[in-house]
Amino acid sequence: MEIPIALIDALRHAKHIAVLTGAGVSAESGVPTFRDAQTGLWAKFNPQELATREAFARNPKMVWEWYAYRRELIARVEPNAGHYALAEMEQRAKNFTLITQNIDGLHERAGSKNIIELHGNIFRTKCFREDTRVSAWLATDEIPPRCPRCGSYMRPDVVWFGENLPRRALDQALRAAETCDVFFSIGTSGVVEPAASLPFNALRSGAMVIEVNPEETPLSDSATFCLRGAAGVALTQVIKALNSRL
Ligand code: BJW
Repeated sequence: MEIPIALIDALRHAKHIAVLTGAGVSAESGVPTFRDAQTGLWAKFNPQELATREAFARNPKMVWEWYAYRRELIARVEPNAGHYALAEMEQRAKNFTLITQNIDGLHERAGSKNIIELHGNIFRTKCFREDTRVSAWLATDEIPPRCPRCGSYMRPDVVWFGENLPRRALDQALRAAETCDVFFSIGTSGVVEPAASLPFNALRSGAMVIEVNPEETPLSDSATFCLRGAAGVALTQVIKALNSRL
């Protein structure tokens, strides 16, 4: 894959690099992308219809079990070359912000430090009624387990459709998009707001915007460069080009 020289130049001189990642970054680790998350047992369900408060209120056991299945799958996989390349890019950068829509914690496991989790984390649990984090509860056969404080059901600490993103995380992401000089949008279909608007905010603020995705997205026509390929391959090439003396 050809990496544009202008991109490597911009990365070398950047004061602030911001990166938005989506499910495609974890695909090479074996985590199905969000819109492909219907394998096996779950093939007959639409993830877009499971990731809502309404779905949980209607059928808490089914939604809890869908997340338990995904949590177990994620716990068994490892970060891939794309995650490691981003951790390396952060080490080389003056200022680096990694904004992720992923709930799988793989960026942290790969060594990334300055991470903003826009859509929460599947390994945390919170109370459905009170919205407070719960880290320990008595063993029970009940599914989902109950909040030890109020007795309501517990749920994964992720952001469902129709819910607000964590305020601080969103503010930090907006600030990073508006102040960076290079912005990467990697492995995201770019259809879920407000994350989908971040690369456009960066463009409006004058940043170079690079898309990394094997498929076209609503960002493709506006991006400064599109690297058409898998994140692990493309980002490894970017690091290789950065490391070369030319
Ligand atoms: C590779 C690859 C490889 C494959 N390498 N790439 C404004 C306008 C219209 C609608 C709205 C709006 N503002 C809000 C909304 C409503 C809604 C929304 O955006 N709906 C759209 C679907 C239309 N947004 C919300 O509800 C958000 N809340 C909000 O804004 O609150 C205020 C508000 C509420 C209501 C109305 C108005 C305002 C919350 C969004 C929460 C999203 N939550 C989820 C679930 C998290 C938990 C879970 O995982 O179960 O987050 S949904 C799901 O989508 C998940 C993802 O993080 C997110 C994005 O998906 P992503 O990462 O892009 O994955 P995919 O699968 O879509 O794409 C994968 C890509 O990878 C593809 O492009 C592949 O080609 C590529 N790929 N292999 C690189 N190897």
